[in-house]
Amino acid sequence: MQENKGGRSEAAAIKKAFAKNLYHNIGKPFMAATPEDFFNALAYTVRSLLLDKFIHSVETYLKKETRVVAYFSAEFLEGPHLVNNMLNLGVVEQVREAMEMLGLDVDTLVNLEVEPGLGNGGLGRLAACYLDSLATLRIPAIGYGLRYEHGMFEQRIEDGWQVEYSDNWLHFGNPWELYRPERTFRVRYGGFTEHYTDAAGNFRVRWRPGMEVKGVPHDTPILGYRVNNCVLLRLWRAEATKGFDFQDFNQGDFYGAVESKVQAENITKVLYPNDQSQAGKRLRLEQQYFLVSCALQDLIHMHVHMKGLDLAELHKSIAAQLNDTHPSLAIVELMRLLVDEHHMGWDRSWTIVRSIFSYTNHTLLPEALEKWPVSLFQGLLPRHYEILCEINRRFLDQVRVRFPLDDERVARMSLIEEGPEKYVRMANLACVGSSHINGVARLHTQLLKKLVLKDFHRYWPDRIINITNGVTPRRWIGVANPGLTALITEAIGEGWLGDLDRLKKLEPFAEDAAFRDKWCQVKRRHKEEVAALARERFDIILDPDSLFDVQVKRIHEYKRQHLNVLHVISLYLRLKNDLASVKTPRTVIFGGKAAPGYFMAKLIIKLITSVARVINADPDIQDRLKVIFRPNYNVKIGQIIYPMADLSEQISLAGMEASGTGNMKFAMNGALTIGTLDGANVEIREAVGRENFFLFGLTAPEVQARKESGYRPLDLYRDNEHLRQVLDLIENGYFSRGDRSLFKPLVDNLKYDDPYLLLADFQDYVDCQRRVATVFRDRQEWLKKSIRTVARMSRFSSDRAVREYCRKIWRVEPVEVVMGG
Ligand code: 26Q
Repeated sequence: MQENKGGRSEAAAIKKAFAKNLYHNIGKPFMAATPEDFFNALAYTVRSLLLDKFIHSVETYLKKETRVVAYFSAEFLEGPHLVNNMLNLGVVEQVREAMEMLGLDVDTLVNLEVEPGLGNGGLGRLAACYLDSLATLRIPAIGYGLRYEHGMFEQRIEDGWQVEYSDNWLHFGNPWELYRPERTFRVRYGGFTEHYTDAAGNFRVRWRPGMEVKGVPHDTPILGYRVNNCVLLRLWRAEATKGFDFQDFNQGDFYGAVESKVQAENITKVLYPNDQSQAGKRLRLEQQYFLVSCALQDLIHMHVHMKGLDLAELHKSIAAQLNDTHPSLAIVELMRLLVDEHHMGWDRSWTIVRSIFSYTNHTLLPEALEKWPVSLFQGLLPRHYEILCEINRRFLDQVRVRFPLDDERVARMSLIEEGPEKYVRMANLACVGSSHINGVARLHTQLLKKLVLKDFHRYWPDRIINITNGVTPRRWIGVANPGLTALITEAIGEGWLGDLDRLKKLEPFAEDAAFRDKWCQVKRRHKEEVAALARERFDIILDPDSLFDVQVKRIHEYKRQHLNVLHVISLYLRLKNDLASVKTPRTVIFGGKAAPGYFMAKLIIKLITSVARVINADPDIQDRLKVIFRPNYNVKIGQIIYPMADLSEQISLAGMEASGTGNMKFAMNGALTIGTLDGANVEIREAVGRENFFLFGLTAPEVQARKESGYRPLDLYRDNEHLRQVLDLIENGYFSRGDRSLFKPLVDNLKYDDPYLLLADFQDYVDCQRRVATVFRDRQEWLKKSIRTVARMSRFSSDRAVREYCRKIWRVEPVEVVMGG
């Protein structure tokens, strides 16, 4: 009762603040305001509640001499902030009430938020989940990234193909960021180096850069759940300097100068939309160095000028995490700052650098390991190349001592790949310059030790550790699924979103028929909403009683969306043959973006949409099977998709997916998983129980064995009649209006090469899907599995993961922020 009263007066205060913001910040009368104006006014209103906590956090952290976590990442895929902030502040109901008083619908406003899509997928979203957990766990932290003017492209489907449109997330302004021009730093590129001897007789190097740009920080406070602690997300934007081009001939050349300005500002213009493959582009390297240089100058400024500490103690105030190799130039840049600019000795500097940095690896794919042509690297960063060579020389000398006469090992471990074109190997650099290296799931870490980083593991047996990924339950349950959140709270009480271990208390409710019924209704409501949306926006009728079978993630051959398609076609053939043979109606939903230059991934999208067009229009199927490709999958759409899924597709070839995090989001929302023993699936299956996980496919060692013994997909095609029918249907143009050439590259790839062993796993997958369908028809059984799954997912909270980072790597402690203190 009392809470309600407090809530009401808070709602009145929010209403008042909203009106004030509309007036003073947006500058419009109520009657002239657009929906976007209302959104911005609400965002400013929530922001001021946030800023109160943010300012107290900054104050507290500056006073206390504790270590700060610096999370270096080229991507932060935050997604919309408004509801998340409302949830973490604990004002969701008050805001709703305030908006109601004004005749505004809070859900409509919330939906207007354009998401900052400053990431490709898993890696960028992981960084965002970790900031949420760092704040919630009260750890002082800064996320350092890039403020791309254009984030991840918008995907539209035209004639069944992916078409990319540029994202313009800043169009209506960004109410969450604070512009901090006073903390601008200069970043320099190119030019040459000069070697000289200083007055004291020391050998020194001077870097004479060819150009410079300014890095301007834009700060976003990230609030923890029901705490006063905020962490800072500091994103850098490139701006031209006045004396931008040092070359004399440009003096007085107005057009040349403008061109230079454009070039400088290009650095943070756009996010590279490739995941898992190297762009090899100069601009990408410029971005990476820009991030690293700004962040390190900022950290040194804080340490030396704001805290008044000695640079030799830098490692005592910072623990820096490298989110993959993208920011690993930081290792070289910090060496340069310490040795060249602060005249610290090499060995002392190296000890500091090595104890500051740690490196998270996110991939086992060889093509995703970053390497830069030496010519490009040296041209852009001549001094860094010298330092890199010196790091390498000293390192390889030690390797030779440990392994005399083992030139091959030395060549493998070198930071430089020799050959007609020489390359800088960023993973080797990250390994050598870090105190810890971590994989992101148990299997992934084992394979890192055994394969990709074998030599480094042999050399430093304690350096590689595992920290299995986690996701924030606040966004992925609390924000995405308020219905489920309320139901769980009703059962086990408040507080579990901040302490996910308490979810275990949900387990006995699986036996409670009334609870199961409510659980079913929550899922059902989400499915109905999606069905209504599909009818309105895409003119497609979906049956909310059907099994919602969902695969959303980046499109990649190793993730095997096309294996899912083969199953869909297999179902279709069975239905055509005998409608009664398929008793469980299914809605198969796909979503995900293909890298713009990845032909096969784009062809897979075309295949999905083509199969969808044929099946959805076939009257023989009578709504037993529907196939949907949801365009432009992103965080916002994820928040709609996870809660409505019955079945989560995690079907990558074993040994390929480092972890996966979508697998966790689905399971936390009560979807059951069909999956291989890959990435974190292995641990999810252990946690939820094998009876609640639909397992199929080869294991990682079996995959290796199959490949070594000469895998021949064509034999499987010949021997499995059903598989042959499925592939032939595609090949014969059934889904391409008779065009036999369209999908030929895809079908040929499977028949003659099949690098991701789809054909080897096909039959097992189809059989497993049959078991799924059978269990789904026993609704009570399915619901029990769903409830138990959620009850057992606590380990996959990013709070657990971040705690592990704190304990195993960063050695940081929580700091309490007291308001008014
Ligand atoms: C590299 C160089 C040049 C341009 C782009 C890139 C680039 C960009 C993004 C390379 C890789 C990425 C993203 C990788 C990624 O998202 N990996 C995923 O990370 C998740 C979090 O750990 C894991 O769960 C996934 O398994 C992994 O695929």
